[in-house]
Amino acid sequence: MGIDEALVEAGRKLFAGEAGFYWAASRIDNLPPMQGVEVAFAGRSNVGKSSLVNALTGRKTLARTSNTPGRTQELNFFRIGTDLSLIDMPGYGFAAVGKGKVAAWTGLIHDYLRGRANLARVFLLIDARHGLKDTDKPVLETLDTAAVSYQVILTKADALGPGQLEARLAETAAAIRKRAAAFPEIIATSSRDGIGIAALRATMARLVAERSDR
Ligand SMILES: Nc1nc2c(ncn2[C@@H]2O[C@H](COP(=O)(O)OP(=O)(O)O)[C@@H](O)[C@H]2O)c(=O)[nH]1
Ligand SMILES: [Mg+2]
Repeated sequence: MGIDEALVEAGRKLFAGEAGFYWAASRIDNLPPMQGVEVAFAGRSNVGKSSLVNALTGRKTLARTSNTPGRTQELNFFRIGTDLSLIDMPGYGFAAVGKGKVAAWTGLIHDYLRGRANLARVFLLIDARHGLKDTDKPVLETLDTAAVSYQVILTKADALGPGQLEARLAETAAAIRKRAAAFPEIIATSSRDGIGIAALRATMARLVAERSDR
């Protein structure tokens, strides 16, 4: 087995066991105890965060069960086996959210990003149909300032033709090239037809392996 095949297999195994929602935090003094590696999913409302968490875990309703009204401004924690947690972050760029709520989102996110020692990477989800938008810029700034490793993940790749997808990948890579904390490789995914899910699981398996090597 080559290294990539081995990682894909490690990723499959990582997500083959138990998965479940275990914590919601709306304030920084209310985070769960640290265990294993954390990876967080950020992105605009409707970009496909919850769908991606469900596709990764192979469970259709996992993320939605925590998505009851009033919980949408919280960090939602999902346990993947014993070594990994996925954090579904509050969406941004939703017009109906007032300025006070946006500030609260920013405060919670800033505190979490800066202070979480076992946060290995933030996956910044971008809708493949639209690409990076102005509403994503403050988040890119926040991530660069916090100096937390982040990686752009295109969602809804099924909605584009192969040529369009290649163009979107190239354009997005060029846009983040000069950003300090951005991981250069972008993964195109689709929760609908499974594109990129194995690659994203493999990426997380590598993060878990890197942490346990230390
Ligand atoms: N075509 C397509 N639509 C998707 C995909 N993932 C999510 N969606 C749709 O996008 C909308 C928002 O998804 P959701 O996961 O709730 O987004 P969230 O607000 O970021 O959690 C829903 O209508 C989904 O059906 C995908 O991979 N392909
Ligand atoms: Mg959601």
